[in-house]
Amino acid sequence: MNLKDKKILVIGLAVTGLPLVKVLVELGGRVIVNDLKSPKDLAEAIEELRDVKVDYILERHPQDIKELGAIDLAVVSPGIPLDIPFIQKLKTEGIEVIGEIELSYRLSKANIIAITGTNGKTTTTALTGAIFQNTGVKTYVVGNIGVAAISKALETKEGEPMVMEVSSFQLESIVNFHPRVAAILNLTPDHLNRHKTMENYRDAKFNIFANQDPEDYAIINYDDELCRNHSSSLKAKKIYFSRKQQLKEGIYVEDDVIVISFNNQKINVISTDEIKIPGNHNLENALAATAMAFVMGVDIEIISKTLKEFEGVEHRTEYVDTIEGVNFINDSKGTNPDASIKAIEAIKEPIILLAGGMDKGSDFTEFIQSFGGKVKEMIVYGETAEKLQATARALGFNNYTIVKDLDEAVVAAFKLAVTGDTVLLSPACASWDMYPNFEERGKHFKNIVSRLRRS
Ligand code: UMA
Repeated sequence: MNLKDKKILVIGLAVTGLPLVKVLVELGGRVIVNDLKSPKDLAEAIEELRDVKVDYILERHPQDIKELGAIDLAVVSPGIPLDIPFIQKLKTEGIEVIGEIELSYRLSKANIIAITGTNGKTTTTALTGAIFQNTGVKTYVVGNIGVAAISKALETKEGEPMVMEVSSFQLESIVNFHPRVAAILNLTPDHLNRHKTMENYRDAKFNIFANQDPEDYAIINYDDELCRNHSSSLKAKKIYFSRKQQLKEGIYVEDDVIVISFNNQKINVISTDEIKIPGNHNLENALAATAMAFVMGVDIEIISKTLKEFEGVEHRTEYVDTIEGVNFINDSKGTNPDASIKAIEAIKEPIILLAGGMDKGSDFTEFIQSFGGKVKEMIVYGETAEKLQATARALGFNNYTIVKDLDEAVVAAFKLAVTGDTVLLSPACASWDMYPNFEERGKHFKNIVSRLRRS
């Protein structure tokens, strides 16, 4: 892909935009950066780009795209909705608008192993990455997990594995993106404020398979009806995994052992109680990772060794501390109801649950129903506090408290807790009403807990 002297518009200057600008400039592109934030808010990024020739349009998206001059290509960050007037105008003028994972695909030489789904994708990406790393091959672990794929794209050599977590936002703006292996873990409502309907959300997710051909692999959760039913027309070789059913061909659990059944061969991988990361949802993640590594030819011993050793990811049911017999667990990555339901399932009761955050248009009925006697108190804060409270009340769950923020929530939880209780931060909501991202929210929670210990 020749970008020399091409005029390229980069929209968004954060985790994605910053390495994106550097790569484009390195390839000889003439870059204009556009972001809604002010120069003050972007000072750190601008400072990092001080030696790079870039033009900026900040604090607004241009009303009139003539202001940009003749643009050859626009590359958007995942958080930019594609239906805003500015993006629509660019498209109407015939300017190619692509996402950063599309550009990464075009520029990299790696074999892309892409993972999507509503929940479990970060854990599965990290686990799959760890399996490939344990083979001794140079492996890139990138994408929605927090490392923009573009930051590694130019480093890759022919055939090296690039394990990529991809979100529905990223998949909305692909064109030719073509993973060698693509997996979908599950589908439950999320990000409906952006996608509007579940069908749009599903279609964005299924874009992961759009450019695959019969030599590629599509890894699909057989237990998830929506994923299974929607997979019939895929062109790639379909490999199903199931936690609940023994499949004729695929990866599944039989007598508490992960089994691979493929080409009339049956291989035992590992006994499920040897897998380090706990819970049924993590068993599904392990099945998916096993499937991806297997089709890429990784030795079974390396897969099982990694499953025995892999400890999980930060902010996902992460143990923080035990103070006066009260356990603190950080599940800040629980950014939608279904993710938090899985955390509640995986953690032993009694739970004091801290929830709330930005309103993504989620319905909290199933979330509250999942408490099933395990949650003794729910402490809510943030934009969704009232909605959570109203749903709880309507369902007859009256043990809730509304507080101002996470600091107050932790203090209130500790006051209520007795020895043996678990204080679980699993917000079921995005963090963006109060934090730049879920990582900052999780770190803040851990800081409050460590302050509590010191006091
Ligand atoms: N911006 C605009 N106009 C807009 C919206 C945003 O100019 O209309 C600007 C903001 O002012 C900001 C920049 O765009 O400066 C932010 O871009 P971004 O929202 O795409 O965020 P990045 O920091 O580039 O991080 C993105 C992903 N964020 C989102 O999808 C919201 C990160 O996923 C990802 O790790 C990173 O790229 C690297 O690939 C985070 C996430 O929350 C973890 N993802 C969602 C999720 O997992 O549920 C999808």
